[in-house]
Amino acid sequence: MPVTPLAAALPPSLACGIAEDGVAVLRLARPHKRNAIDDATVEGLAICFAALPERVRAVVLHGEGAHFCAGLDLSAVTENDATAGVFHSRAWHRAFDLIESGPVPVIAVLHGAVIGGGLELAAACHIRVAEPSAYYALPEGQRGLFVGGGGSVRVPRLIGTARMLDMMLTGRTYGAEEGLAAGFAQYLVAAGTGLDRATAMARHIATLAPLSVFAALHALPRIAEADPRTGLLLESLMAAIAAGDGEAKARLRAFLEKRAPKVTHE
Ligand code: 1HE
Repeated sequence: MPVTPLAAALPPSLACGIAEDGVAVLRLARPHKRNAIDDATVEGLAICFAALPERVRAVVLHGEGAHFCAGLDLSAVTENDATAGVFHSRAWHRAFDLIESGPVPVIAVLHGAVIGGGLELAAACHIRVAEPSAYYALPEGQRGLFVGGGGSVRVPRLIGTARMLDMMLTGRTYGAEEGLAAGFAQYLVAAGTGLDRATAMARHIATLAPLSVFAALHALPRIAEADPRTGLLLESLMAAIAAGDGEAKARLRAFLEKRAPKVTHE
């Protein structure tokens, strides 16, 4: 893929390419440190997701080498006092919020270690595709730390508070298959196929109506967390806005005129 101005703005620990079909592939590129996330990488993630070109319709995030991400770069925080610790965590929050609340869906490809801040990063993405080598751990307790990248908010949404608490206190880890059942990932695919599968999903997403994607990314999570009466009202408003859009009208016409594919199940 060609080098873009965005790619040039990123630190060496991140590599980004944007394909013609509107799919951006972002790689954690620090395999010698197992893609551990240092301050430059956090800043780079914020730059990347704040400045995604408009032609990007979906992002695939993956890790170089044998692991997705070993979490926080532990060498970065040894001298932090409480004040520095709070600001450090807030920088992660800013970057990961830009992923979760950004304009396009982000699909994470998980393999090898998905540990601590790496799991927090994966949880900020919208879809997770795991390979059989993936395993999930939260060794914060063992390191004398606490999650600081939004994990206490986002990981319980995936696996529940009880599982997360258990992982933090007992050091329990989950492999790819039980991780799928527990909710860490939505897909488990064959070894070495995660990037291709995620890219194919991203290409499909790039063909969807922008308002439908917007509704799934921004309306659905808020409705799910709203009180039910407010949620139902928001749903009606979002449904009416989406259905009233020209994209919906054209797509509905195409189906009724038998020009659109039917829903199939393999
Ligand atoms: C690192 C890190 C790191 C590797 N920070 N340098 N995360 C952890 O507690 C996980 C710590 N890492 C590990 O348990 C292992 O490195 C792995 C299981 C991920 C991989 O093991 P392995 O045998 O393939 O690699 P390695 O030999 O342990 O590591 C290779 C190098 O990467 C080595 O550096 P080198 O200079 O000796 O070559 C490691 O020190 C380095 N490395 N992981 C710094 N995490 C927002 S708050 C989030 C809080 C957390 O994320 S806590 C969890 C932190």
